[in-house]
Amino acid sequence: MSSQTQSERTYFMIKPDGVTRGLIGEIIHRVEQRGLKIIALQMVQPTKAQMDEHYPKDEAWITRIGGKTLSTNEKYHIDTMAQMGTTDPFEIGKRVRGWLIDFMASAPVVKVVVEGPHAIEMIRKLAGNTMPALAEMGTIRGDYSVDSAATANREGRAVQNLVHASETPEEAAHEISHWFAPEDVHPYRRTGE
Ligand code: IDP
Ligand code: MG
Repeated sequence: MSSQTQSERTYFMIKPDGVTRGLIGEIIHRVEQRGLKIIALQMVQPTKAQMDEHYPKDEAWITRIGGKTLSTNEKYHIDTMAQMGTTDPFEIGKRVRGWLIDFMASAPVVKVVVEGPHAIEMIRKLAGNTMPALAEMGTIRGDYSVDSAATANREGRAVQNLVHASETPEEAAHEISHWFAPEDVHPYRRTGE
């Protein structure tokens, strides 16, 4: 791994909707096709406690999620106060985090560690924008997901968008060590490397 090529590791997960819709192969295929290297792979039925440890607990992250929900509601003229009893982004963020944990523990998921140049950024790009309506064609979310944040917020559930992908080196490091023992990560050389 040379610093010149910026080789790094990231973590992604095929969420319950990706698994139950039969998209495991399609999603994995896109990662391999890009030339990124899968170095750990397993299906698991997560517990809520495992999901709670997976997602950040800091106030900044929770407030960011709540803020996104507030702006979605504003855009679609949803009365946040009537629906959630608060307009505080931190309180709303905690609520959305809870929806997310329930969703992620609702069916098996596939957890994956990927290695390659700029792996974090590349997997985020392959995944596409968080919100299906904003995800470009050619991305996993843009090609296969159709859920609406407005509907999800109204129904009190997480947006179904097929994949999770680490956003920062800190998230990646935390998630890889949370989901995989070091001996279950298998570095190797891809042909042509
Ligand atoms: P990401 O998955 O693209 O990294 P984040 O903002 O980190 O997006 O949000 C984590 C997950 O929380 C999203 O993938 C989505 O499933 C869910 N989510 C985010 N914002 C909302 C919302 O406003 N309502 C419902 N679910 C949301
Ligand atoms: Mg995220």
